[in-house]
Amino acid sequence: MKEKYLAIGEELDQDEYFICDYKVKSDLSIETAGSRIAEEESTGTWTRPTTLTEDIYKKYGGKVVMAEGNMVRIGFPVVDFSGDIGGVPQILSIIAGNLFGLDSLKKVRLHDIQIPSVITERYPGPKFGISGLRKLLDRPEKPLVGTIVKPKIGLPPKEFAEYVYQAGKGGLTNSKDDETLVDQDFCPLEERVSAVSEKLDLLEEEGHMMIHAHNVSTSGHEILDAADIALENGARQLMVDVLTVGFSGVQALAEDPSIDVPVHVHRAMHGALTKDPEHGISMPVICKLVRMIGGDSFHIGTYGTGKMHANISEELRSKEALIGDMHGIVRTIPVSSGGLHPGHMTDLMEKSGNDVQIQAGGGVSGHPDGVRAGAAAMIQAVDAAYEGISLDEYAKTHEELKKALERWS
Ligand code: RUB
Repeated sequence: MKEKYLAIGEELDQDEYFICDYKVKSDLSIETAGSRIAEEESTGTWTRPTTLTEDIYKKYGGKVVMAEGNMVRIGFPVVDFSGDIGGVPQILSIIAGNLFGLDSLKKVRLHDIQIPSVITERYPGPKFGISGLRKLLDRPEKPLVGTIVKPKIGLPPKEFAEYVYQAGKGGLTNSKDDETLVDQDFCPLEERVSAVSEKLDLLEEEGHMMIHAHNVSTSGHEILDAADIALENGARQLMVDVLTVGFSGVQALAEDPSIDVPVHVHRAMHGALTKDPEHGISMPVICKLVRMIGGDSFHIGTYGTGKMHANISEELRSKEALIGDMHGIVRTIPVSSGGLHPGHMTDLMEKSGNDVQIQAGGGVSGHPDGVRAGAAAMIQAVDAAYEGISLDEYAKTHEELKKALERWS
């Protein structure tokens, strides 16, 4: 049977097609492998249905326009994504659906996407984004610097809130729940938010603006109720995990008009999709979707400086996906987090630039003199890197940084 779905060399109109680049490993020729993906994800199946008319094929069929080496580019007509119901789940079912399970393909990685404006226009994008967060926190240029309350779980609300207060006194603008903490008996959401809000108000009275992202990741039908509990108790920011909850969870928070605080998006579980460079979905793809649906801040990694596995070129592409031009959508602030301490700041900021939210849990709470000193050391390290002064030089006149570097370098 002659391969359909091939249109090698055809120029695609970016307003008319959702364009996807896949990296493919297969015994098939790269053209045939691409054709299998386009077929499975648009008008076809494993055989030619007698019901597939030429008209249907032409209007709705995906097109393989490039097949070189191990890469294919496929354009899916925008009409395949039309209708009021479907959203990101429907987008993913096409661009990242059955194709991963096709037996004829050994591995496939969705490397990048270009979303047409006719689709991005359906979503509001971030309510705050980089400029909104900077304004809220009165931090116009330098990186936002934050912590994750540690231990990951176990602190009761009062001690939890005291941690946040001490971090604020040390100068941090941001803090957050860990991804594993939601509403456990030892630290219920309502009590935690209320205790933290009191401390954030106190910090504000004392002249320091800080926000804390409260984790409301839960079952779909409960997420808006959880957000309400947090907001009624003074939450200044919400947090949701895009992969354990799903994209629809982020959207539910970001699109709800009554939610007037920034939405921090975590990515726990992403390694299952992103770690194998030959298979799965790349982080830049997830970043574009999170930005489109309204995540104000999103974790992208630490460019190889911290504890988590890094694919540096992909992290640079993730940064661009969040802050580069995307049909005029508000920019999402990239979050670098995971095993960071003050000694990493120069190397990290060389890659991240200043439009980044840096978060350290152990790198704040593990400071020999406690959370406040650890927070101060992080701020000092970021100031040093921002001003182009070496950390060792800056530490000569900054005691907290000096002790942090002695502990971790
Ligand atoms: C941070 C931490 C976060 C990571 C997740 O704690 O564990 O959950 O940011 O990683 P610590 P990523 O600072 O003590 O390591 O941001 O790569 O998704």
